[in-house]
Amino acid sequence: MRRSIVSRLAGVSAKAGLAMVLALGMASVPALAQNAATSPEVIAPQDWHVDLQPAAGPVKEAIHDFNQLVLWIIIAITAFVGVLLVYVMWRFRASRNPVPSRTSHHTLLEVAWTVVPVLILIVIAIPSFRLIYYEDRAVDPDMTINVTGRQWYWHYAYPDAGDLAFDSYPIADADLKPGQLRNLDVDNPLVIPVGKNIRVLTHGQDVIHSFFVPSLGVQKYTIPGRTLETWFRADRPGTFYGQCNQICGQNHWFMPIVVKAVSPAEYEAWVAEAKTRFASNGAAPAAPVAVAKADDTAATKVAELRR
Ligand SMILES: [Cu+2]
Repeated sequence: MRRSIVSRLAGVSAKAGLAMVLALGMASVPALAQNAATSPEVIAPQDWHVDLQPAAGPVKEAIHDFNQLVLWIIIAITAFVGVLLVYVMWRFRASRNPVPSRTSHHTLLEVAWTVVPVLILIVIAIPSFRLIYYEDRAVDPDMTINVTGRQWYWHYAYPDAGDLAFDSYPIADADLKPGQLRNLDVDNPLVIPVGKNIRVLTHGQDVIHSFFVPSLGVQKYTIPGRTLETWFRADRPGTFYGQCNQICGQNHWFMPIVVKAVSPAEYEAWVAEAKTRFASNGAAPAAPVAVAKADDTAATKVAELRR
């Protein structure tokens, strides 16, 4: 009797599981379109912050959706296993079962607990691959930014704006202005227009760094001798903070990233102004000077820490 109930339960739950898996799979793959709205906001790491950073664009929104799906699956599994454990501890306790059952196999049940996890993994895999391909490259980019990781600062180039290129360094503690974030704000932020799909091409000049701006859903290694592609878009004006999240050497903490998203008109004005300001920069590596600058600032930091 017990065997037949178990068999039926296993059969029913397998069917229900399959239906649920397929429904979840469908529901969890909304159309991921790369299309674009416009008060400046600031998204930066916060003390005791739990969960992912808020999304400033569609890539991060897609990441949020996927995270949400996996979170609910984990909650369901944890709750199911927890309830089952408590039930078994109560139902099969020694005082109630002086003669223990010698049941050791149940084919259908064993098939079910193999197949159901596989189906759950499929439900996770389908949207996961979709997300990977969505993040991979911009289908129809409006502009390109070349990001170069160097020891230890960022170099940004805007090939669509001629030879506009510049370096981005963190601001030393002593020079921080009110409102600026320690170890996060930089002298020259990466300025982008709101609503534009931006192709990002990364490469490393010396070691592997990682271009990581969580609120825009972008993280890409910068690897010497190799160009990698990704994309992002900011749907709202704001300032979005990130940092190199690849341990790249002694001044790794020297590589914060600030992305400033402004209206297209403001962006055009910035490009015109920046072209003059960074006219002498060119796209050529300014490594010796830059490294010296990084080391100087690092030395200042170390001196500050020792004080
Ligand atoms: Cu780095």
